[in-house]
Amino acid sequence: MKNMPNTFKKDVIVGLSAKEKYLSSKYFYDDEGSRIFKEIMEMAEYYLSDCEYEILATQADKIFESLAFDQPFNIIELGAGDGAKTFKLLEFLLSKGVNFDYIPIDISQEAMNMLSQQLQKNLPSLKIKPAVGDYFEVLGQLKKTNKHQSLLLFLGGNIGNYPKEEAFRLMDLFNQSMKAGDKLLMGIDLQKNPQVIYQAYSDPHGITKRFNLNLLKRMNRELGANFNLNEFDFYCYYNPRNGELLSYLVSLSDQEVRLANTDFSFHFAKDELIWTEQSKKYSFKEIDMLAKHSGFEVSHRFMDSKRYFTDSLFVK
Ligand code: AVI
Repeated sequence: MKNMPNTFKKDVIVGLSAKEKYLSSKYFYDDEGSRIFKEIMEMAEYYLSDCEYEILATQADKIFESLAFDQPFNIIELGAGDGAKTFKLLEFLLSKGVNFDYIPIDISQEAMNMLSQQLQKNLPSLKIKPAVGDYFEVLGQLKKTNKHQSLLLFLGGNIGNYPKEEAFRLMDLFNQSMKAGDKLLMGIDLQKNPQVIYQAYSDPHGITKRFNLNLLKRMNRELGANFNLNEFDFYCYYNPRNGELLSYLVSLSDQEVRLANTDFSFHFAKDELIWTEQSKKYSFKEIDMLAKHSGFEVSHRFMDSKRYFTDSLFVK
């Protein structure tokens, strides 16, 4: 997701001035970051994508049944990306002659144009109504103007990147943007053998490291910073007691980094950390708590054959 450069600069200054330095993982996704994330999704170690693909490809019929919607209805996808995950679900519904509109929402016009072109080519009978803008502005508008029932899709395990309070806030916002009877299908990564989780992030190919270092590159590109990428390493660890996989950049030397055209410079001690991301793995109990806290109930849990990942249906 692209953000305004000023907000980016402000957030960088706040995060790097903190006693324990941090940067928000939402800034990973500039064009280069999005390309690297695609490489991550293709790695064998990054099981999340395969698991969710399996769920949507093999259980589309059960997912559709669980909705019990009148037709026509809407499928509204938040952060659709290249639509690869959703494709199987859409294809199944069209093959059964189900009457629905597909409304992908993304902040990037370019992403929406590419997705629309792809889908028009591969699923010509799909009624696609892409919306560009902030999720909640678009959802608010749809709630006011569209009388049909809606299924919201928030896939990929993205909820795991929101620290607890932010996850609660996001779920509250989803709830407020939904009409009574609307449903939310959310992809959530589950707690499992810690080795499996650890290997998905501390990958042997160095792609996740490159993904994190791109954040420094982005600051160099967009904010005129002078990070030396060779002077930073990547570190992550998984705590199986709380399900948190935390990612960091590590300064390899005592160094100073400047931001061009500002009075700001930041000192990094050797071995000092910048926290870049949380990828929380949930237990079923925590998923139920998340639902209850924001006025939802989990009505169905769809799982892959390894039981690593769930697409869970939240009912308002
Ligand atoms: C987008 N999100 C769910 C990914 C995750 O697994 O937390 C981002 C990611 N970070 C490192 N690898 C993938």
